[in-house]
Amino acid sequence: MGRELSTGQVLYGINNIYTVEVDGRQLQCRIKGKVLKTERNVYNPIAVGDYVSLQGDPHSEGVGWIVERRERTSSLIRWNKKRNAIQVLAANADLLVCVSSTQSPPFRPRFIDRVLVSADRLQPLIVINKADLAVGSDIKDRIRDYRKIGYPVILTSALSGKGVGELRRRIKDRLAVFCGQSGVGKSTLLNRMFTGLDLAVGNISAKYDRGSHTTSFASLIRAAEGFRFIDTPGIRELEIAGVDARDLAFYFPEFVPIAENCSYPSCRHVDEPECAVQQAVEQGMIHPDRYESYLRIYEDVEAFAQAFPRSPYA
Ligand SMILES: Nc1nc2c(ncn2[C@@H]2O[C@H](COP(=O)(O)OP(=O)(O)OP(=O)(O)O)[C@@H](O)[C@H]2O)c(=O)[nH]1
Ligand SMILES: [Mg+2]
Ligand SMILES: [Zn+2]
Repeated sequence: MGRELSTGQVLYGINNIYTVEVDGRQLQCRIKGKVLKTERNVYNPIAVGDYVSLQGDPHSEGVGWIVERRERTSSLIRWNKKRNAIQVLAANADLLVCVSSTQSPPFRPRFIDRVLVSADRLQPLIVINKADLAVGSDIKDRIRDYRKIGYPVILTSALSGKGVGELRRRIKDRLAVFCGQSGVGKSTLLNRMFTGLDLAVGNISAKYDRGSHTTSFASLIRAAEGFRFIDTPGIRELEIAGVDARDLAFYFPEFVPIAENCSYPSCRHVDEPECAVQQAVEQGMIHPDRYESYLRIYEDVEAFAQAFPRSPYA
């Protein structure tokens, strides 16, 4: 590869060295100087899945420089509170596979609701893994509700193989990003679907009933013809970035037709009187857990807007 530009896709990045796939070859790349335009408040300018323009290094084979990032068709972002910046978890994916577990670690619908709000321009798929362990009535109740409001849900077991065939069918020919808390079984599910993949899997801490953060960086993997996906490290929480509080109700599809009947035209559905959403919760038409998620996320998106008042994401 010479001085001319070529295009590739970022498979993973470690310590500012990005492995980029170009015409089936992998190049080790760095970002060239300050050429790359970056958004304010974003700490990783390049994410897994990004399409980039590269310049080859004339002196070393297999090495390149990233000079441009192509526009993204989608991005999965979060507010990384520890770094107080926006983190791009994955770019250009089609499908967002939100993996949760029945137990060990415990089922967390609150986490799922956050992921669903973050699924901007990504098609969501809820996967509840570890179906070989007891599936409580509370979980079944939530599965019914998610399906009722229009989200696809599949119950899987990476151990017994239940639901794994369906998951495989659903991710075919799409770039699927797997996300979820540590220990829910993202990597185990992927290994079960593709023999020979051999992603590292970890143990569940008996003391804390959670995973041990086994997958340490996100990577785009091509496992077979028609199967490309991104395995990501477990995250404790997905803090919403870039959603306007006034728009939040639009991210809860079951709220949308009901909210039209609120008395205040700009009702936040928090504590306003004659709020149709609050009434629908009382009447059992909106699941109380979903409304609870809404209230908590509402607080978060307001906090985000205060932290980044002029951000393109705020
Ligand atoms: N019983 C049961 N255990 C499972 C299942 N899937 C995964 N596990 C176990 O859960 C543990 C964690 O699995 P991982 O695949 O490492 O989880 P992960 O989501 O990739 O975790 P991180 O990489 O830390 O984010 C391992 O001990 C797996 O054997 C399942 O369907 N049933
Ligand atoms: Mg993993
Ligand atoms: Zn309202």
